[in-house]
Order: sequence, then structure tokens, then C-alpha cells
Amino acid sequence: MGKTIIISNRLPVQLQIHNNDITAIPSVGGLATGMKSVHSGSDSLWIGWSGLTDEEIPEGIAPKIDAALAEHNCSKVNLTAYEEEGFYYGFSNRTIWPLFHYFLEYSEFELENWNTYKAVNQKFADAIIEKANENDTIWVHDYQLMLVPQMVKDKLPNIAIGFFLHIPFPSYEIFRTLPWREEMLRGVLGADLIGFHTYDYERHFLSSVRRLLSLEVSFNDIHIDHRVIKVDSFPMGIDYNKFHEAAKKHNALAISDRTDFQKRIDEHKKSDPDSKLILSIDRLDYTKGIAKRLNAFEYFLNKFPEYKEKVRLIILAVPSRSNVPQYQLLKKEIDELVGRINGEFSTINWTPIWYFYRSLPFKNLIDLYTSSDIAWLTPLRDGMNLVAKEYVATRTDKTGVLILSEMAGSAYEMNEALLINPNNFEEQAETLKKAINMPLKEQKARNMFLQNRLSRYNVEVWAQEFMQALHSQVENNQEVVSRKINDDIIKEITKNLDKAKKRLIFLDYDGTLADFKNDPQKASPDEELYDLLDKIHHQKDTILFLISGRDKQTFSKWFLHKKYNMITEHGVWISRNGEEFSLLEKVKNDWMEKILPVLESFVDRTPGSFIEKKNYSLAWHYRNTDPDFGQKRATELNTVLTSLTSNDSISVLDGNKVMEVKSSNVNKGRASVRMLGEDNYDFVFAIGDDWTDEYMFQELPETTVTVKVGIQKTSAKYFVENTKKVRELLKIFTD
Ligand code: GDG
Repeated sequence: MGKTIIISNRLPVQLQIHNNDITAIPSVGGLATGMKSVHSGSDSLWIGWSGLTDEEIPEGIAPKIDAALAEHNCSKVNLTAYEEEGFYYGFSNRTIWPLFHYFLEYSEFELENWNTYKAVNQKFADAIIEKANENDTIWVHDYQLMLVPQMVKDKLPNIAIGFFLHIPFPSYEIFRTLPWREEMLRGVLGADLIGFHTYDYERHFLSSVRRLLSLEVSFNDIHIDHRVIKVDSFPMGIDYNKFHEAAKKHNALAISDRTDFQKRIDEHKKSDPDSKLILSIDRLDYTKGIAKRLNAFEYFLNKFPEYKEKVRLIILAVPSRSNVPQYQLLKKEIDELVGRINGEFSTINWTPIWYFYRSLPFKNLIDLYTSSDIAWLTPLRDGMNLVAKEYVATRTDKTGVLILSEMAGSAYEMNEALLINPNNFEEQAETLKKAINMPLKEQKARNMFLQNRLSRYNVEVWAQEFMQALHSQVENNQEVVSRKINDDIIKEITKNLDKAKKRLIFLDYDGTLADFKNDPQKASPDEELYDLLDKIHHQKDTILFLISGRDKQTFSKWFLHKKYNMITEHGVWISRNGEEFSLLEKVKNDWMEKILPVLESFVDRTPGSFIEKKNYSLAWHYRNTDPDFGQKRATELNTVLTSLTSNDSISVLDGNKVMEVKSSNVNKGRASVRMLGEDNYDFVFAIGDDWTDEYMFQELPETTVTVKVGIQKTSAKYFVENTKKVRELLKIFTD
């Protein structure tokens, strides 16, 4: 096992320059602590930006910085002030951040920033490539580095890469407004495992991948060439013990040992023991809903005036991205709101809001968490929100009420909190009242569940689960790769082929010999294909069969003059050596008049779908529909058809973007086995791409060389990636 390389925009250390000396102090952020178990020892490296631009680093000091960082197993990526502006403030925080948090009106689409974003992502990727070996594991973090996975994969195709997005992934409707949407998706898809906080972000991402890149997605797997990319949700936890133990220590302190900050809080509490402290902590960011919270608080005080002088709201707003204009405006708005509300409601003894615009040391954070009766967190969108979890972790006696926005990722795991819609003031006023009056017994019951969950699924478990999932994904891919047709496998097949006296070859058509087209009639054979099939067809002691679900008219038009052997409609018709088609199976089609109207109603309700009428089967094609919608309708149709076709005579085939109803005594397996029985074949080959070909793979004898096109689940022994590779492979029959 190689080393682990973690990549994030910022390194988990802060640099301090003093008299030309450098010290690197570990940061205390959630990610840095969470990665402790992963980033430990000499076999781990963290690559990121130090926080200082090239212009800010005094001359000659860079080697000292490198040495200080190396002590923490960190390595820096250098950024110029121009790059910081375009990459960090520009594209990351004025394009992706607002867009992914559904603030479309704040999103800027500047080509120059996009170009800088790409260039800086390449810098990060190059830094990884320089330090990495193919057996290392790479974990890329967050929205600033979405192009890095593919940039690394391009150079190190076998390296294991994980990507985790810490912010929401928006719905397709929002994401598609991004001018560089396909490139962003392709960048992320360089990873083997892609993680999100919640299932919703995961499904939004998959939906965009399906719709924008038309890639095959089955459940949470994305299929690209010979790779399967897993997409999953890993809700990030916190360092539960750190917060819980700090709170315990804090509560055990003698009064004289408490922080000055705590002493001031105590004084206020003593002056009115019944009053309640309501806490909110966030970076000063428009996604956190601070202004709405203040308005809701004002609404609450007006609606329930009996709580005036009985409650106090503490707002800790941590300065953030103050170079971005929206943040400056927000700061002004919050300052004014706090001033107005305090001005309106304050009395000689009471100020309704305590407002801190700064970052506080950890010990004061614990003072606030442990002293507050209620935590009120109202983000309008939030990837996760760790503050909610930290508050609960510090409630050592299990008292305290958490009011949490439904729009935070953490709300999915914190059902026992009081969940609110941050836009609904009425609901929030009622919920605040409920929280203020919640009996202790109920508070404890709710927090007990929350604490159990948070202590179990802590940040360390989160990081380990992600790493385990990444390794098992890479192992799965290696297993897939071992079944991919390669030179050794071809050699082996050719050896048996050369020895054989009589060969039988079954080739599926659509998705195997030719790519799918929106109109099936347009997928006609090209000259290169005719040439290849001619060569196989004329080989001595070789019987070639084209075996397809197509109707006989189309195949007659395309291949009859070539005299290839053909089986159509999954085994209903057969033509040999240029003869007209004749029935291979006796089949009925009297069921069609009952089924056709059902399919027609699905066509009416599913734009882009159409019916293909064959002699003995009916196919409903949905390749041209919206992929999500088409899939949903296909599932629905399957249920309807299965209930209608409960007798054994007809069956429903779930093909590649097609549902086909046909007589159940017909399938490619049965047809191919019949052909096999006609002579003493000692080499049999079958290739195909969809479910209908699985019948061949399953029913032909074990010694058959079975090949699947694509890497979906299959009974075939081998696979090839696409139709181009199929044609290359088939050359073994022409030499
Ligand atoms: C992003 C996503 C996702 C806050 N004030 C002080 C302070 N903090 C610490 C808290 C907490 C962290 O900062 C804030 O984390 P959040 O999760 O609430 O929010 P973001 O910074 O927006 O983080 C978010 C997260 O990534 C992880 O994936 O949850 O949705 O937006 O740990 O304790 N710490 C100190 N003083 C402060 O004044 N020491």
C-alpha cells in the first residue's frame, strides 16, 4: 500500500512569520481534525495553498516555509495574487459557491476567472503528480478543486482518487446554467469515488451526469469506458470527544478559573436566572440566513412580547471572504439590522441581541455552547453545518434545544432537533416559544438520541469509511479490468480458434457492431463493417450469425444481399445464405392488440418515446426521452405490463433503453442453442451489449467465449468497452 495524499485548497496549518522565522501551527478546523487518522505518520502528505500569495512571502524565506510545512507532512502550492483573485475569490467564491447554494443572482460567469480556475487546478494536479506514485491514494477536497481528479487521472490512470464535496450539489436545473458545466463534471469524474454529505446532493449530481454527459448510470454507479465510478453519501461527523470532553472540563472549572468571557455571561445569567440564551454561530455568509434570523427574531418579539427581557440572542458571525462584494453588503445589512432591532427593543436592563463580528478562541466557543439554552441555526442552504453537531456534543447533561434549518445537510441526520423552514417566520416564532418552554425531560430524551448518533459516527469514522469505500471501489475496478479483453486473453482465444475444426459465431447488432442512433433506421452498417463481416462470413469452417432483436425487413434490406446468416426478432425468424426469412419458432401475436394501446398511452405521456412494431413483438423505445423521466416511465411500464402479461405466453424484456414485449418461448439463448445443435462445433463465440444477449451468455455451453460490450453486470466471461473495440476484437476471425 502506498501513501495517502490529501489535497484541499488550504493546508491544515497556519503560517506565522516573525522576524523572518516561520512557524506552522496546526489549524483546528473540522476537516483538519477529521483527517487526523488519515493524515498521520510519514506515509501521508497534505498538499494545499499556505494562505500566503507569492507577493506576500518575503524574499528568501520560501525554503524555510517548505521546511516548516514538511514538519507537518505538508507541501505547498504557490499562488500569485492574481491567481488568488481569479481562482479563489473569483471562480470559487463568486461562481461556484453562490450557484451551488442556489444564489443564482450572485453567480458571476467570467471567462477570465474560469481560465484562472483551470490553471490553478492544473497547478494542484501537477503538485500531486510530482509527488505521487501509482499505488498511492489521493483524496481531493471540495469545490475549489473540482477539475483536479481528471487532471491527475490523465497522467496516473491507475491511481486511486477520491473526491468529496463539502457544499451542496445543486439540482440539474441550477447546475446547467453554468457555462462550463460539462467540463466541471468531467473533472470530478476522474475520481473513483465521489462523496457528498447527503443523498439529495448525490442524486442531483447523478442527474446532471446523466442529462449533460449522457453517461450510463445504474443506481449509484457511473460507467465510463472500463471504469465504474461510485457516487455515495458520507455525512461528515465532528470530533465528538473533543467537544464533549472540553465541555466536561469547562463545567468542572472553579468559578475563579473560568474565562473572563464566561464570567461575564455568568453575571448576566445571575441577574435573571429565568432568562434564556439563544445562540447562533456562523461564518458571515449569505447562505447562513443571518439576516432572515434577525428578522424572524424581531417577528418573535412582536408576536410574543411576554418574552421581552426574558430571552437574549447571541450572534457570533465569523468574518469571511470580506474581499467579495456580497459579503461586504451583507456585513452592512447585518450591522444595520442588529442596530435597528436593539434600538427598537432595548431597555435599561436588557439588550435583545449580543453581536460579535470576530472569530473567538476555542475555549470561548465552548463557553458559548455550554451556556446557551437554545442553538438556533437557520441556513438557507448549507452542505452540512457542523455547528449544530458541536452544540449537541457539548451538552453534557443532555439539556438544551437545537432549532435547525431543514436546508442544512445535518437536518437529515438530526431528526430529534426542532426542524424549521428559515423562510417561515411564523413557524420560527412558534418553534422558539416551544424551545423556551420545552420540559427538561423532553430535551434530554431528544439529545440522548442525537448524542448517541454523533458519538458513533464521528469525523474519524467518516474519514475511514470514505477511505475504505475508495479502496474497495478500486479493487472492484481492478476485478473489472481483469475481465477486460487484453492481448493475453486474445492470444488464448486465438489459440483455441486455430485448433478448432468448426466455429460458430453469434454477433448482436445494435450497441455491438454499430452505435445507437436516435432513429434506429439510421444505425445502418457502414463500409468498414460490411468489409469485416464479409471476411468473417467467408472464413472456412466458420458459421457467422447476426442475432438481433431487429425486424426482418430491416435486416433483409441491410444484409440479405450479403448472404449472412441472420436471426431476427430475438429468434422468431431465420435466414441463411441469402434465402428469404422463415419462421424459426412458432409464435402467436394475438396478444398485440391488447398491449399496443398500453404502449401508445405511454408514448403520449412520454415525449421522445416511440413504438417499434415487429411481426411478433412490440418495442417501446425511450432512448430520446429525458433520461430520468424515461427510466421512471420504463419502471412504471414494466409494472403495468407484468400485471397484464401474467400468463406464461408472453414476456417483457428490459433492454438498452427499450422495453420489448414478445412471446416468451422466443429468446436469443434458445435460438443460439438450436443453431449449436445443428453441427459439431468446437469453438463458439457470442458477443452482445444488453439484457437480451444475456440469454445467449447463460444458455450456451460453458466453453463458449462470451463477451459483453460495456461493463454492466453480466454473465459473460469478458468485456470490451465500446463498438470500436468490438470491431478490433473481431479481427481475430479474419486472419
Ligand atoms: C463548509 C460547509 C460543511 C465557527 N466560528 C468559530 C469557530 N467556528 C467553527 C465551528 C465549525 C466550523 O467553524 C464551521 O463549520 P460549518 O459546517 O458550520 O460551516 P462552513 O465553514 O460553511 O463549512 C458546511 C463544512 O464545510 C464541512 O464539510 O458542514 O456546510 O459550508 O467547526 O466550530 N471556531 C472557532 N472560533 C470561532 O469563532 N475556534
